[in-house]
Amino acid sequence: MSDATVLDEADSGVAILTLNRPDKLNAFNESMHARLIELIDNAEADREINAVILTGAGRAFSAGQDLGDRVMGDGGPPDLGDTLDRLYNPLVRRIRSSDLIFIAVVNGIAAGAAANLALACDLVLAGRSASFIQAFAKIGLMPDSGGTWLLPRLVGETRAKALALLAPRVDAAQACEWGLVWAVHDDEALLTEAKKTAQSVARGAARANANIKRSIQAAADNTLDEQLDLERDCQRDLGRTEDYAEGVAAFLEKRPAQFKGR
Ligand code: LHQ
Repeated sequence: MSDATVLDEADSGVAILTLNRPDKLNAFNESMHARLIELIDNAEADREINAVILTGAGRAFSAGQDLGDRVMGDGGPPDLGDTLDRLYNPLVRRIRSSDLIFIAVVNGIAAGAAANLALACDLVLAGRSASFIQAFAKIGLMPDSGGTWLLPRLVGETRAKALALLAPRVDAAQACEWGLVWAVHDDEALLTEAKKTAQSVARGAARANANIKRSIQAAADNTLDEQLDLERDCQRDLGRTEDYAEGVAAFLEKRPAQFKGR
């Protein structure tokens, strides 16, 4: 029987991966991790796919780690470092290092590690009733899955510390105002709008998109000089692509460009 912990479909260059344990608010267990990595592998191997939507079934995006799962310890104290090493950290690294553009479509609550997985994506879209909670402190933990790195960069140290220490539920409007989210849509329209956004990304020049992603991420650790050099190198490569030639030709001929990812 196939693993239904994550559903997948593909539409116009976009893979749509839906976390699917709605009775547990799509909390992550080991099978869900394994299936998600497998589906990301498939999306990367598929030359038609340029963008990945990550969303949740039912009323949540995901409640983070399944607190009833055995990795949380079945007797003695668990090795949560091992859980991060084996499951969450590879997933965050995968999202950040992939040439595909990841779009988190946060359809309800995103709690704990799941909030940070959403924030690690390249674009974050939210439904009006969605919310984010760094739930860790409530169970005696600290943010993981990149949270302590992402949050201060996204919202500044003051808000990052308050989000981690007080674990408030941040609604979509607030998350958007603080720059955690790119756009908020009515709940009923969220997936349709997200598909439009994802398809627009997928129609773009894939190599330019991958370079944009990589360069903006690199900026967090680079000096201006290093970043100027990186931009020069990337732009030199992009200037030699068929997509650049097509983009300029399409502009001059006043028609939409047809990019091929070459
Ligand atoms: C759940 C969960 C859940 C299992 C709701 N697990 N069943 C940790 C350790 C190891 C290494 C890696 O890193 C991590 C990272 C983490 O992610 S730690 C943070 C884990 N997540 C949380 O602490 C959030 C726990 N959940 C909640 O606080 C609430 O459920 C939220 C605020 C998400 C939603 O509240 P409600 O809308 O009131 O829903 P609910 O609490 O009634 O939940 C509905 C069902 O889902 C319920 O099951 P039941 O059988 O009673 O209907 C919950 O038990 C289940 N569920 N979260 N993480």
